[in-house]
Amino acid sequence: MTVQPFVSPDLIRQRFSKAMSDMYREEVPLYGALMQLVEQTNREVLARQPDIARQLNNTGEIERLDMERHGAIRVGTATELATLARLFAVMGMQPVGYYDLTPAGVPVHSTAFRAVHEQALQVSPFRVFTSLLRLELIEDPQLRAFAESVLAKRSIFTPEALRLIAQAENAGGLNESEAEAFVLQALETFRWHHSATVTAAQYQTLSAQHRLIADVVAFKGPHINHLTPRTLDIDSVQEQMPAHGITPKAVIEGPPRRQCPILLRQTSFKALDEPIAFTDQNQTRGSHSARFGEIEQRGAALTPKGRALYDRLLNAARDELGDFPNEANAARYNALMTQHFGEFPDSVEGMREQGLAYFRYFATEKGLAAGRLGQSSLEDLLRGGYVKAEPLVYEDFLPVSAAGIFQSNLGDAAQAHYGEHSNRQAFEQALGRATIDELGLYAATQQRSIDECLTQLTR
Ligand code: OOG
Ligand code: NI
Repeated sequence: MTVQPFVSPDLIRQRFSKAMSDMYREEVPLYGALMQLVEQTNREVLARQPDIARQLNNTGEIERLDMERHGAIRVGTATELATLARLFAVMGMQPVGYYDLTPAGVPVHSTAFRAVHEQALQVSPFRVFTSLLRLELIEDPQLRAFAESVLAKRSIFTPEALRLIAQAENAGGLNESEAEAFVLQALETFRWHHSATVTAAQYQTLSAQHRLIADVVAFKGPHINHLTPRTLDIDSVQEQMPAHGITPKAVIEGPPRRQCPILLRQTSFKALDEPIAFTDQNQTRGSHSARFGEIEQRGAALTPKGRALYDRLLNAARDELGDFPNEANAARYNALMTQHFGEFPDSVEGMREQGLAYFRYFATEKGLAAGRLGQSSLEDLLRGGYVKAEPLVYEDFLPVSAAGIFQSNLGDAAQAHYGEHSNRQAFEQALGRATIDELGLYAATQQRSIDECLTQLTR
């Protein structure tokens, strides 16, 4: 008997990401329209701006651009979150970062499941922003108990998915046919359901407390609520969206437009109102809105110093605006952002000299042709043109932006004020493990690239 080898978790993730995209495109046609618009814009940017094309070629990002997407889900219990962590682990995805959205009036805390090594990210950069509802924030004890009892009754995983997760854990991986079955079974957790698990009146009560609570509690599973492609020019896509029948939110979240993109810029279109059957109705008579579209543009990962500067400038602009950005103040918000971010150096050299961003270092053609250069430091090699620095792409999310995306979909009326504070410990206890510090990952990737340059070019 021949033993079948394991399929690498990176390839399982790549296949899963594709299967998810196919499912979502079928269910939400507007997602297909958005994908086309993004693809076309990316092609135009690459043709028009050879510098960007060259940079993406140098870092290898050009090869992952078409595969690039993130999704988001929301779960209701510790067991659901912990099992999701095991499911994502089969695909080589780890929980990175802790995001507390309660200060922004959204009763969840979150992490992002993603690959953590640059080589794995290159095979598939698929990420899932995963939020846990904070039921303890429901003030009415009766409603809280009701929500808990509804959640206790559901299982968001198919029995076969659970079996394959255990199989992967016990055997150390999945073979070809198991991996294929796993992708299909795992997909079921993220599927949309046209029927709710509660009556129309119960849905209304949950929704009146917070629309997000109804979205998590009233359904069979944590439907994927958006899938986001990566664009090379978010302003251009935002501008073209209306002509394609897509209405974007008022402002782009994240940093303003720059020569040298940093972190993450995002925009979304409003959630669709979709027909739902409640348990006391035999036909679809109600409706629910959860699924929306989003696009993102990614830039350089920032060091703690760069991130502190980003946070300070963002807060200064928002404080001066004095309100959440909306339709009415969008122009002023954009002007304030541009004005405040004038302080943030907008060149690779400027960010590098001030230690604001992480970089990957690559031996240049000149460096490779020169061969061994004796004892030289990284700075010597850079000065001599033997090595080139390229910004390391940001793989994570931003809490203020995420809150803005949540809110644009929930409506402004959904803004609540919670006295409770961030509780990373409770989140990690529910998750069953610690979340990974993203800054450590960027620093390690940067260091590996430096070591490789020095090994290739010195002594
Ligand atoms: C997640 C919203 C946040 C992002 O990209 O920051 C988000 C959600 O609505 O569940 O998608
Ligand atoms: Ni998103």
